[in-house]
Amino acid sequence: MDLQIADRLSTQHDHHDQDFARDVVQGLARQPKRLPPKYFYDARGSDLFEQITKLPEYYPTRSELSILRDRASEIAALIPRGAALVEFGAGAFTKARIVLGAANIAAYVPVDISAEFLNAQARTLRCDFPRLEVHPIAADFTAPFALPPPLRTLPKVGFFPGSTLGNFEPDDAVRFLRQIRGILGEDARLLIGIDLEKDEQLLVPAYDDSAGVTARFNLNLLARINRELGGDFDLSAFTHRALYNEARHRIEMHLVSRKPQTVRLLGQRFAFRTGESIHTENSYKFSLERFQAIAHSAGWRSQTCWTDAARLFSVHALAASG
Ligand code: AVI
Repeated sequence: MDLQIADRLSTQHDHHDQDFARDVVQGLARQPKRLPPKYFYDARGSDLFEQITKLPEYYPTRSELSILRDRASEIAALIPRGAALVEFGAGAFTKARIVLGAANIAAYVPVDISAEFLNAQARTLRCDFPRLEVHPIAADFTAPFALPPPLRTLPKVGFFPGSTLGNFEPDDAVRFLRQIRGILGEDARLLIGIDLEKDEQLLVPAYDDSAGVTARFNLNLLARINRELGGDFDLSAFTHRALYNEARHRIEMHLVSRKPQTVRLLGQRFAFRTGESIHTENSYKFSLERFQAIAHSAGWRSQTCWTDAARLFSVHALAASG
């Protein structure tokens, strides 16, 4: 490898490590303690999340896939011919493939942090859709990025499925929607999946499943800190907890200390009382109207939206407003 490139890659890597170390130390020093959910997704965490999407209790993936399949031709009708589809956090392209199969799309731009996985997926997609231009961008999709120059003249459609917007704090969600509008430009469209508010009896098991996969996903954050930052978390001394905070319309995930203990990492000590928690994730749930109001305040107007038969999940088609 070119030495300069190798140098730049290792510098980028160091930056990621430094951000992780800084965010963990700051988060554990806060009261109440917090860790950012974006750090769930190392290789093990991404694999556990894949398993979560297949759990009987985790309805969002199944429900969204059924909307995309059932409404594929209506969705395709809203996408301008020859458009570029830009997916934020593309993963395995499973949902994009439904849209790509139904609409007349000239180019697909999957944006995802994991370069290796992204490029492997892109190679398979090119075989399955030989006429589609595929331009993968390996980047943190929450940071601003520029579209490849050849695509700038095409009509742009953003794709942000999975209700990942629900993992942003409300102000950040508005900022991110505005940023997407800036990246895609005037006349852009956006297809976005949004999870709906529902009974606590359905919501909580989706985040606290009987097989314990979500618990392992949550605890893997501590394992990652041990591995990458030399922490000494005893995983058996923390319990996964999911609760619905109705007033704030969100599922909260916590890791609760089972006993008084002190954890060491990066030369610092963090004390825990029995029952003290690290708040690891919020997953906001929306009404159709509340989401549309948020989208509107970020420069998007609602064209239409679809829900599954049980009204568990929604997919919205938005257009950039003047
Ligand atoms: C990625 N995100 C939309 C998931 C969610 O439902 O909030 C993350 C997740 N956390 C626990 N289970 C799934």
